Amino acid sequence: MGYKVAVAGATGNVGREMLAILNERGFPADEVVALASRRSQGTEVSFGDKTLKVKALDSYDFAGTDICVMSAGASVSKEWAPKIGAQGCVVIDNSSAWRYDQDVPLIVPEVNADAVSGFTKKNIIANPNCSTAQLVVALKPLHEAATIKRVVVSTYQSVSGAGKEGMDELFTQSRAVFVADPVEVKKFTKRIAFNVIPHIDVFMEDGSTKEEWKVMAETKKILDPKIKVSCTAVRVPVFISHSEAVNIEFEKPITADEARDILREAPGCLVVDKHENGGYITPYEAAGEDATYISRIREDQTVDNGLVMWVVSDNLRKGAALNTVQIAELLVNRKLLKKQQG
Ligand code: 11C
Repeated sequence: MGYKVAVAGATGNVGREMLAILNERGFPADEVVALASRRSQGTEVSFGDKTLKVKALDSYDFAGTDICVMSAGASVSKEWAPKIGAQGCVVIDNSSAWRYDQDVPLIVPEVNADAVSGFTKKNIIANPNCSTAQLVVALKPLHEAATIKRVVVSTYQSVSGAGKEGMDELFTQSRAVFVADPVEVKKFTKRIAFNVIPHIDVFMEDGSTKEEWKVMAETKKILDPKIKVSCTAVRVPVFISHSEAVNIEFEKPITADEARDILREAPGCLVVDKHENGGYITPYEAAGEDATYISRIREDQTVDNGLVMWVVSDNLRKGAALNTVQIAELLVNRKLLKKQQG
């Protein structure tokens, strides 16, 4: 007997991807329900070869629903996740609302699967920020091998991280540039077409942005609180996939060849690293794929035990929807879900 699964935020970029991935991976669901705000009630979304009519989240009765995968934004999640969890339905939430709560596990299955069992306090599990997910997938096997002391990461984040409005803005501005129309700035703080913007999310007191803080705080929670992380997060005119240039300082020596071999065997990682023209992955190629791609692995000559690498992944998949579905699979595989009576 399968589970009853609700997808909350089903009309958004990530919600649609969650539906696609649940179907693609044959998640053991008897019934899948699409939920969104009242405004989207009645909208149709695809689930494999079926079409689901979106129901309103605020009038849906969660009794009998086993899992709710949610990507509806932090304020909706703050309000709804505890109510849904209290009804016995496990919430796997893609927003930042619960990530830093010590009673909520923050999970990337390839990295800290064992921590998932802590979900029972609130019936909520958090999914990390997209730029963190791909980073920790690549760091974990190297940390096991040589113990990471410090990471300096510069991100090159696609506009889909800012939702459909971000994608529309890149498209509209690019077209405006080509036809010599005025370029309108709405979603981002400056023009994104043919430009890059060193600012994602709000500013913090110390001059860093919330996105940069998230990468630091989440890496510590998922991987190891002892690792020091410095991040500069940059929006780039790419539709899908985030890229990261990552400098790592280790306690123990590790060569680029050793790192390449370790990463080749690591879950979720795919090494594409030929020292020739095109022998690396770009965001365009990673879009629609599940792997965290690692290229340009080399020794950093400026520090002891240092490596540099280039990490790329589809931010809507591993960075969001895929990781959420993998967490749901983890609950099923470890028999941690109690079937609800509807
Ligand atoms: C971006 N990483 O690219 C953000 C989107 O905390 O889940 C995801 C924000 C989050 O704008």
